[in-house]
Amino acid sequence: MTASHETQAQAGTAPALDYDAIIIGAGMSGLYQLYRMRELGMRVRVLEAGTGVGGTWYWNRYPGARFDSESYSYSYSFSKELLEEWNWNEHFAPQPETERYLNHVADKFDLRRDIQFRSRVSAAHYQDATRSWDVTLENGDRFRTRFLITAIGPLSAPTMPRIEGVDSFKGASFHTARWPKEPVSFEGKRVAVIGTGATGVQTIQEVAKTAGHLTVFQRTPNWCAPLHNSRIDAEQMAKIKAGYPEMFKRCQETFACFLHTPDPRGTFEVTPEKREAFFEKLYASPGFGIWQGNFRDILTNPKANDAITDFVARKIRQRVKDPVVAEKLIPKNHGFGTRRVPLETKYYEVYNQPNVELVDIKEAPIERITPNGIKTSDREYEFDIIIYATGFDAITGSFDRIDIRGVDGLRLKDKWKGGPRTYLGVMVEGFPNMMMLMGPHTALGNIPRSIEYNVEWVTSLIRHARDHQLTRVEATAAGVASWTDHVKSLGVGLLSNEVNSWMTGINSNVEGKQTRIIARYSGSAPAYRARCDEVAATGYRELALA
Ligand code: NA7
Repeated sequence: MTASHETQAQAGTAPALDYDAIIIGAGMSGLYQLYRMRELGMRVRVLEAGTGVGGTWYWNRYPGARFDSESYSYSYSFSKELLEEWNWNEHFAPQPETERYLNHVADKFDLRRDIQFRSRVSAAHYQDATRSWDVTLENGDRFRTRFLITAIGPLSAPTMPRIEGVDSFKGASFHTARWPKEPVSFEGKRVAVIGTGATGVQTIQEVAKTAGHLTVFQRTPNWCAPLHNSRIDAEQMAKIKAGYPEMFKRCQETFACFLHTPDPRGTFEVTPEKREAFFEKLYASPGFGIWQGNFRDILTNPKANDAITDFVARKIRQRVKDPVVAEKLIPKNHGFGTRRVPLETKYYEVYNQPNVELVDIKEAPIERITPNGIKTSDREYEFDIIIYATGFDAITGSFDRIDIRGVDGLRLKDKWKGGPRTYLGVMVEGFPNMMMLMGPHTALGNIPRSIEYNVEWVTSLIRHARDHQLTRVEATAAGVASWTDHVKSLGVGLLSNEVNSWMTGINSNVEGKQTRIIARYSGSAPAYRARCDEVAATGYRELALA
C-alpha cells in the first residue's frame, strides 16, 4: 500500500485504487486479458515474474520444447490482421517460434507499456472495507486494485524431486521449466535426464542427438505416440489462412477444442481388421488424433482401452530393438491415454543408440544425488549435466505459491484443502473480485481456445460490473457447491481419473499432494461455454453482486 492509501484511510475518505484491475502473469491468458481490459478503458497492470512475455513459452525453453497441437490451432483467433500477418514455419512449432509469436503479439498491440516485468507476486489480500485487493510483490512493492485476475497458468509451478543431495551436485543442473537463455551444449557430455513425461520425452530425443552419453532415469513410462511434424511452405500457409474461419469454427465444436474429436463409433462396433486399420491410420497421422480422435469409448471403457493399449505396446516392441528395454518402456500401471500422451519424434529409437541407457528406478531407486552424479541402489553414475524433467505442482500449485487471502483473511490454500472448489472454474466464494483464467475446474483442452473464451467471459463480467456501478462481485456458496458437484460428476467413469498424474493433482514431490482430486472440468468445451453463456445472459444472477 502506498502512503497515500494509509492517509486516505485514516482520514476516512475513499481509498485510492492504483488500478481497476491487476492481472498476474503475461502468458497467453494475461496478454489477451490485458488487451480486452484496455478496450474497457480500465487502468490495468500486468505483473509478470519473468523478464519477457510468453508464460509457458517463456519459461519452458528446454531443448526440444515444442507444441503438440497444430501451431495454427494454437494461435489467437481474435484478430484477423494478426492471423493474416503471422506465418507458422512448422505444423508443431518449436518453443522459440512460439515465443517469437507472443512477442509479436505484445508489440503489435503495444501491450508492454502496461506490463511490469521482474515482478513476482508474493501475496494478494482482499480488503472488504474497500472492496479491493492489496497485491504485494516479492520486493515489497504494493498495489491496490479493484479486480484481481490470475493468469498464472495450470502448469507453471515447477517441482524438483525430493531426493537427498540435489544441491550437492558439482556439475550443471537444470529444471526444464527454468532452462537458461544461453545455449547449453551436450557435445561429448555425460548427461542425465530424470523424468519421462511429455517434457522428458521431448528433452531426451533432442539431447540424445549430441550427448556423449545420455542416461535416462525412468520411474513410470508413458504411452507416447508419433508427432509427425513437418515444415509448412508458403503455399500451405496460404491455404491454412484461407481456411481459418472454418478451422476455428471446428475447434469451437469439438469436445476439447482440438482439431481432433472422438470418432462416433465404439471400438467394438467395427471388425478387428477395421479397428487395426483405424489405429494404424491414427498412429501414422500428425498430432493428438490417436488420443483425441480415437473411438469414442477408449477413455471410458476398460476393454476398449485395452485394445488401443495393446496396439501401442506392439508398436513399442517393434521400434525398440532390445526386448528387455522395450518392456521397460511399456507402461504396466495405466492404459493408453489415461495420462497426457507425450508426442514424440523417434523417441523410442533413441534407446537403440549406443550412447543412450535407460535406468528403471522402480527396480533400482535413486538414493541420492552426489557431488559427481546420481547414486541408485545399484551403483553410482557420474555426470556433467543433470536435467530434471520432473514436472509441476499442477493446476492449484501456482495458486498455493501466492499467499492469497479472501474475506476475513481466509487463505485460498486452506479453502482448497481436499481439492479446489470453484464457480465455473473462474470464481471462488469468499474471494470477491478475483477471477481466475485457466483455473481449476475450467475446460482446458486446446488451451488458447479455452483462454480466449475464459478471457471474454471475465471481460463481460467486469464490463457488467462497471456498467452497473457494482464494486463487489462474488460467487455464492450455492453456486460453488453446484459447479463443484457438477465437475465431480462429469469425472465419474473416466479412466484418467483413476490414475495418478498431474491431471489428478498428484505430485510425489509436494507435501499433501498424494491423494487424487478432480482438478479439471472433463465435460465438453461447448457444454462449458453454453453454461457460462447462460449465466451471463441472465445478468449473472447466480453471483452475489453489490
Ligand atoms: P509430468 O508429466 O508430470 O512428468 C514428470 C516426470 O518426472 C514423470 O515421469 C515423473 O515420474 C518424473 N518424476 C517426478 N518426480 C520424480 C522423482 N522424485 N524421481 C523420479 N522421477 C520423478 O511433467 P512434464 O513436465 O513432463 O509435463 C507436464 C505437462 O506440461 C505435460 O503433460 C504437458 O501438458 C505440458 P512419475 O510419472 O511421477 O512416476
